[in-house]
Amino acid sequence: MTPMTGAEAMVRMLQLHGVKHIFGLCGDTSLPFYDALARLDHGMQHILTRDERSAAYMADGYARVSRRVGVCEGPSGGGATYLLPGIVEANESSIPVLGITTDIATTSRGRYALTELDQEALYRPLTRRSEVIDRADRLPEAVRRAFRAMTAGRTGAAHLGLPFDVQNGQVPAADVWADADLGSYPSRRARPEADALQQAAVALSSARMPMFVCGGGVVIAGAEPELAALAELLGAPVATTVSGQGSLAEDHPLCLGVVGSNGGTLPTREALAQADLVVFVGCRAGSVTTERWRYPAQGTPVIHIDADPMVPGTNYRTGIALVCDAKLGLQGLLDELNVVQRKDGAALVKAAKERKFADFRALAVKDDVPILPERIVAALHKILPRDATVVCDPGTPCPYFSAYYEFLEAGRHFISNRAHGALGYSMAAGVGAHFGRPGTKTVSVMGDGSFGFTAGELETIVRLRVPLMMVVISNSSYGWIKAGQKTGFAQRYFSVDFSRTDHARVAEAFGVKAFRVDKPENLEGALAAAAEHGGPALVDVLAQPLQDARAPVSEWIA
Ligand SMILES: Cc1ncc(C[n+]2csc(CCOP(=O)(O)OP(=O)(O)O)c2C)c(N)n1
Repeated sequence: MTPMTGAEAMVRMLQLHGVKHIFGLCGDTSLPFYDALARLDHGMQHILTRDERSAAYMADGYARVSRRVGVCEGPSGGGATYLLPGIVEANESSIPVLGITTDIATTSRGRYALTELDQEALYRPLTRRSEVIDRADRLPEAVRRAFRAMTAGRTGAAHLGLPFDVQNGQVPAADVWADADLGSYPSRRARPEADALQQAAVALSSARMPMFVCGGGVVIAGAEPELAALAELLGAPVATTVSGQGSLAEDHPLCLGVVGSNGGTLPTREALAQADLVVFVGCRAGSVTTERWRYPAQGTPVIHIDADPMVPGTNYRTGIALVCDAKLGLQGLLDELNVVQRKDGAALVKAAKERKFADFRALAVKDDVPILPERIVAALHKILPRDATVVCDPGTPCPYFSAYYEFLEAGRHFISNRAHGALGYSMAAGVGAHFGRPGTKTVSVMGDGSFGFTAGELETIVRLRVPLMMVVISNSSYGWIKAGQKTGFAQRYFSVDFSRTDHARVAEAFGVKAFRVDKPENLEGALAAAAEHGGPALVDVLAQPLQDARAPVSEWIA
């Protein structure tokens, strides 16, 4: 067999792991890799972006909906630093994203070569694995290691650095092989311990009102059917974190919805307080979910199921820890629990939801100008298909959609970047989600602050004819921070306002079909027209500023 170049081997290794899309931006150090992508017949589509941050967010959105590894790439120096925010977000959200950065030649190191940077060190604390491949003949094993690190056990991101001379070096063709199963996640699931399962089953059957609090880990593990079956067997309510939405269909009688400071409401908090046993599943019980570790109350008996052994016991005294894959853990509990006395979780859920949605509906029908966020959520829910994917940025979108937009199908239909919450995520993540699940409608909802971070990607969207629907909730301020200044700093507003942009005209200039809505009566029509438009469409909605809104946010400083 004739040897391949390092660049060719990288292309083949991605192909062998089942990669179909690569999101990225070109650079000098990437030229051999690009040339291999151009020359070889590999069946992968390269999606050229206008910013490496977007490339990483696209790979993240892609991975979330497709349950496959998302791949992004950028060159040395600025490319490597710009790719970083999306890699961090994916890693902290347990989403398998591979960031490939090309690098200066190993022979140029330490000689003030343009763009030189210790990429391995930069990415090491932020990924499951970071490796700059120093020798071409070690490339295949490094790629296999990265895929194992991303998809086996606790899932997350990985980084591979590809120096220029390594791209041109020789790789023995016989070493270019892969286990294609590692291209999707979770690839190697850990089983729960039998003893812990038995103890958990006893605790669940004897509890008066056990309640699940599900994080992103349920959907990552594809454990939605097991969760539904277990909740139904027990009659136990299911609450979720922001990332845990989709663990159970929201019209399920046991689905309480989102709890916590971002999207939780008083009725959901009070319902959670009724639990005499909380089962955290794939959930870190972090500051937002638990309203800074207060709800559920400390002292509530806890069972914790998580793939990461470090998570159970971090924030709550945990009676029983099941360190395993969520799907296998929940299935294990189902097998262990045969006949149980069903609890009346459905009544508790019904009462809480009635209270929550009565408040919401009263606001959603109001004709106030500027338009109320509640009205935007209600209108979108009415017009979008039930299997649509909604991607939300921080600011107004995340808490409002988490609290009030009912996702009627289990699975990944809601995406938000809850690990770091960087502004400017949703437009790019929506593009990635479209490529990951092209048959369904994808909608990105952003504040005008977020729009400013990401507007350049409208060109990518138009060039690739991505039928993404975008909604800008325009209030000409960094509203979330302004709300924090209102509630915590006696309305001393400082450096949070910016001028109004006509986002529809900006979008039109890029070739996007756009609508501007300032009157509530025009909202639904514009949203429907945008949704029906076959290509990219944007609706700019002049909305009530967040600091004046009745936002489902209990704390602005989480
Ligand atoms: C990259 C980044 N910088 C700063 C923040 C802090 N931050 C959180 S919310 C927010 C304001 C969001 O403004 P906008 O997108 O206009 O939405 P709004 O809150 O007005 O609805 C800011 C600045 C952040 N999340 N990400």
